[in-house]
Amino acid sequence: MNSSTPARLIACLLPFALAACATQATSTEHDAAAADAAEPTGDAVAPAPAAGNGLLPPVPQPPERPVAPESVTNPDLPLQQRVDAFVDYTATTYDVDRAHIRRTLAQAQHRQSIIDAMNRPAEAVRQWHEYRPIFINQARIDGGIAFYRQNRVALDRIAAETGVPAEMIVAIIGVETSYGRVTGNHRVIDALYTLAFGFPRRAPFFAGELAQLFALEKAEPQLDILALKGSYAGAMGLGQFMPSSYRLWAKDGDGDGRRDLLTHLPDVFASIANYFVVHGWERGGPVVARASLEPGREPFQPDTLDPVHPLSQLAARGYRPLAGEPVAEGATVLNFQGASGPEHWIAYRNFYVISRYNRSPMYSLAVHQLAQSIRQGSGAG
Ligand SMILES: [Ca+2]
Repeated sequence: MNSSTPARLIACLLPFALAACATQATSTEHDAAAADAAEPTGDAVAPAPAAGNGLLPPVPQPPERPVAPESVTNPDLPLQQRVDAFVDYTATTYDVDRAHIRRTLAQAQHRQSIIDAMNRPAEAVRQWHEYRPIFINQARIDGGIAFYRQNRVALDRIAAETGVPAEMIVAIIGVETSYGRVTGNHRVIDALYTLAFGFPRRAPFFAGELAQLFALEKAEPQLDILALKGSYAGAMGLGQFMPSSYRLWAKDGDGDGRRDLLTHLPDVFASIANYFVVHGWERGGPVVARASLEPGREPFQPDTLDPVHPLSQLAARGYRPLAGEPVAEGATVLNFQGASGPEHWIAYRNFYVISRYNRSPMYSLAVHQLAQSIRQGSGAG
């Protein structure tokens, strides 16, 4: 969802492109951020209870995606030796033709602008009252209502099949790419080649993704991986899927036998929904409850977004759902600085699932609130 510097400057002038700029300022895109630590949820000081201390089991997750071996990513080795090791690794792991890998890599280009973008200093961490208006504003809500209206049949069908609400799928697309307006202008092959061989800190992840790009091409031979465009981190399409997510979890939503996340909207919708399902989405389950914190109590700062705390344990720490808010067993808490002071939230299993798309708790709450506004504005209740 990010583009080179001149394009970024232009994109930032467009109201609908704000997400591309703003999201980058708060994290990299959803999958690429996975290897980095989650943002803190607040300034609280109370320690988390030790595992086994009355905690519930975490939400089952798919296996971690494979990263490339040290022979590919060790920056002390000559580039050609690392490229040779990558060819071996990819050919043996995914049964891809060696000559094809070499021919393709020979056409990949190192882009210093991508390294610069990755090294750009992070802006000051925004508080919730600063972050929220970037995504929860009338233009983005109206854009979501219009997008839902235009694609209602496919969205409602996939929502019925998967249990992931249509407005949640729309909100993800709205936050990731401003409803498909900002999907990235970098060649994916250049982005992943640059980061696999020119950015040692994240090379194991990005070389792993570059290998998965070749594996994806085997599974979806209609894709021209030299022509694919995406963010500077190699995320593709309206939902900004990294190659591993595309290969493992993308779905064919229109039944044509192909998974096309760049131009086929039903495939995009089905794939985002499936990403939620494989990460534990619970049909009809609540996302969050606005909560009260007893006066005088210290905020609780859990060390995970996993919904492992029984409500009784949170109540013992002073947190209770406000009247009329949803109640479910298994939760964590969020403490944000809102426009009118501290905001406390009890976050349930489905909030955790949203956070698997992007580990930032503020991202996850923004997606949820944007989805709610789109639903209300669509007359869907
Ligand atoms: Ca398809």
